[in-house]
Amino acid sequence: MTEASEETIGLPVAPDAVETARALGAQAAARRHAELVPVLQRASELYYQHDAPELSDAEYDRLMRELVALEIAFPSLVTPDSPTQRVGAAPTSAFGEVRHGRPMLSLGNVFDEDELRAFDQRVRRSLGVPLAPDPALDLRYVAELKIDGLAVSLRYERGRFVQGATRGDGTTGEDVTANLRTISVLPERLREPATAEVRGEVYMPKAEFARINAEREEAGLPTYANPRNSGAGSLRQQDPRVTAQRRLSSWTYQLIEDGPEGRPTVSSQSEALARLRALGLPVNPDRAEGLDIDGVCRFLEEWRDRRHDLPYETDGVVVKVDRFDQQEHLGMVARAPRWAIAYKFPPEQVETLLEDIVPYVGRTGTLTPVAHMRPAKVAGSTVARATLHNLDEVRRKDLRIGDWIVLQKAGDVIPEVVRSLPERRTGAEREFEMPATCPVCGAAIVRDEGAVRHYCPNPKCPARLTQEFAHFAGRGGMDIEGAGWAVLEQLLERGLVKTRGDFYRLTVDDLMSLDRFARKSAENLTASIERSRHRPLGRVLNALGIPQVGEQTAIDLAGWIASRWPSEGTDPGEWTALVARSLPGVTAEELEEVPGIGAVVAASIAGYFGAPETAAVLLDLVDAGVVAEPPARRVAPGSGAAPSGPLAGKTVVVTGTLLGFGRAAAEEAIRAAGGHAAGSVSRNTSYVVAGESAGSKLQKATELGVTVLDEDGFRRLLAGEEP
Ligand code: 3B8
Repeated sequence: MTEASEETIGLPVAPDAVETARALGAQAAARRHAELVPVLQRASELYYQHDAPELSDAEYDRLMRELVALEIAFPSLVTPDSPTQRVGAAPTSAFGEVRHGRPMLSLGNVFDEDELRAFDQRVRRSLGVPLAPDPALDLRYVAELKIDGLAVSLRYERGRFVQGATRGDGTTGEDVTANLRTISVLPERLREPATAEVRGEVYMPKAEFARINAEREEAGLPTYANPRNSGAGSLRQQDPRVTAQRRLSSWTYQLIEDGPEGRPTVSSQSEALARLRALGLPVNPDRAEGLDIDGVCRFLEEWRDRRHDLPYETDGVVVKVDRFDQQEHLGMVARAPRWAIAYKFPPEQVETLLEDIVPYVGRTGTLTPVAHMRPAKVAGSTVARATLHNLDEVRRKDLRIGDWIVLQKAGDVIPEVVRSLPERRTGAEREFEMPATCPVCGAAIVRDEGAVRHYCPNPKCPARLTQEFAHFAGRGGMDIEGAGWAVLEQLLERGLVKTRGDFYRLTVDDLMSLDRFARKSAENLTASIERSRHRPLGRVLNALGIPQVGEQTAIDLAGWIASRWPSEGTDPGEWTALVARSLPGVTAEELEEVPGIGAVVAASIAGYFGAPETAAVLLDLVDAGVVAEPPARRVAPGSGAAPSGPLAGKTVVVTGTLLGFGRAAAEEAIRAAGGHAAGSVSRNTSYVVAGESAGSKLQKATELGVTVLDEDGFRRLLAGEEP
């Protein structure tokens, strides 16, 4: 491409921006162009390949528009490798390559209603649609929420999912088939044996993003900036088991399918969405069809605030011309289709006062500077605190105590200080310094050579102990109701709790010695401590606070322990002792066998259980009578603790392919209904659920006279109906 214009680049550029560029003169324009190119190249590389952007979207777009304006003013500046000429980044080498049948384009952006109406004008002009409606030339839009995720392309052949790829540079993407198979909402099988390419967005729900970041923060790993990066990072994992642990989801929005005689099966976007739905693919219900441009604007208005209530992140609205014949007429330009545009919501940022920066000592001793701000409302909630991660970050953002700052929510979830506003300084602001000694125990603070983290090295630092014990008693751990922060601090201060086991040795009299504890509240707390004595093994493991181990890993570890020592699962009381006895001898290599556990985590777990302090912790818990319950629900007749639910006491085997469930989801559903999901058919099997291409297990069930259900029957069974 030799000539750049708004049309060829697909980004709207204000005419005066082109004028401004022209006024620079050829030499100054070339210098500015040379400045912008590496900045934008680096930004897009970081964005697409490393999932860690440095520029905000708005900043990126502003610079990109400036570059476009320069290239329109001086077309000789356009080179094939200019950032204006590329859709994304070339795929990194770790995955196989997939060439897209049709290029995967990206969308041009608009940032306000005027720009959106200008898009509508361009569309009308090109289609010859007058403003007064003419039914024959009717122009209707579909408005979809723009998912801030990772664009993917899925290939189905005769109804089966065969290959999936990322967008990559638009022509060639990365083969992420194995990782996409772990996403439960994306079916392995369509409801019809259709051959089609389906495009959509894979995303990480906000709650999952928060969970993973909390785990990473705790483990001392860098946190993800937002769900998009976190989702992209998860989908591009080398190990699909890691992807499977991150509960990703997806909405699909594009269908490329040839029906009988090569004719397309649908003729508009609204029909395509209905067809995707009918094939069993996930389609976002929050959309609007049959709109004119006023209707589109009402849709934007409606979602500007409501989007914060959604469980996933949306950063705008995609507006599409509905009819495919009109789309075809409009065509595309090098970078983007001319029949669709992305409207971006204004980012929710507020300005507030940074009243103080306070270092907090965490569970692992890390000192984290935390911003204390004048409370401000942002993206749907009031925020007064935000982590500043570490001293380097405070310096990089040039934050001083007393500064006015810009605050936003990263990925709509986590409060984040974006930058300071130096122009509002009065001179009374102060630099923040890390303390030389621990604010809690007074030990000298350490910063390892080359590391960003400052930490208190004292393993007995009360701040560390309080947090460790808070984690132990907290919701992901033993879940002792009523053992809040204030209570914990007192228990530690008064020496009533020195070890984790001590919780289980507390008496009503002990508790009555605490501030504001009458007999009744003391009795309530001992009762809730007593209730917490029995917890699933995964929860007990999580409660220990093993470095690098979060809730999910603890559950995986528990599953592995149960399969490794299956015969010892009869008496729940023994499980705590089993862990104390057996885990210290387990090696990192053995732990790497556990699905979902990689080398780093395995080494951390082995290191933890190998440490002499750990032995003391575990023996203390055994002594205190903590009862870890085995993970797989065994339905032991007469055990008195039979699970409830429509499948209580039933053993169910799933065989063949189910259309509406992945294998893991079907087994999860069985367990959730109180049943036992088994792998092989025997006389004890209550039901066999047979999907497509069921084989020997189905045969065996028929031989043994076990009741066989189809998928519908299975659904009815889960719903509590008699088969
Ligand atoms: C054409 C149509 C790109 C997209 C598109 O939720 C094209 O439709 C695209 F070249 O990227 N993020 C959506 C979303 C993204 C796109 C889209 N529709 N809903 C999204």
